[in-house]
Amino acid sequence: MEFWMKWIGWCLKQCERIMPKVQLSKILVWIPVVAFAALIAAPVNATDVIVYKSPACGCCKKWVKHLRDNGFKVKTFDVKSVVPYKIKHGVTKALASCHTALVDGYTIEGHVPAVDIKRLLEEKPNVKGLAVPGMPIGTPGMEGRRKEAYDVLTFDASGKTGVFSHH
Ligand SMILES: [Cu+2]
Repeated sequence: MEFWMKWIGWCLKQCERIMPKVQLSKILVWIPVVAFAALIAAPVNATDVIVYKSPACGCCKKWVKHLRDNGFKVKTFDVKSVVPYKIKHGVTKALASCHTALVDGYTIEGHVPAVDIKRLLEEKPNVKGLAVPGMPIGTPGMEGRRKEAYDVLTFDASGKTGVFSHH
């Protein structure tokens, strides 16, 4: 908050330098109007997916494409280390994969297929999220010559897991 007050103060000073006071008061009236309009114009959808990944991760990019191809709006953040995001969002070492994503209050760890995320958002089970631990070949974004069988797991805050689906 303090930062924003300083920032607004600095902006006003810059404005005063180039504009007479009368115009400045007009601008002050418009600031909340524009800010409010921006809020309505860009609502954050509950089903928007936020992805934390390493900029070097190729399969992460492919998984993001898979989500977009299946109708998800995705916002990606390239981070130096994804580990703090895993810890913060309840992903244990046993569940860990390459990228960590958030959607509608759930954590999505690894190459979880879009169809499972859609089912999660429909059924809204009382879990922390879904995970495909490791990086099985044949998962969305990890397509290869062969396809390994894999489970999509649910996990709760204590790390307890269950099988959500089998592919
Ligand atoms: Cu991966």
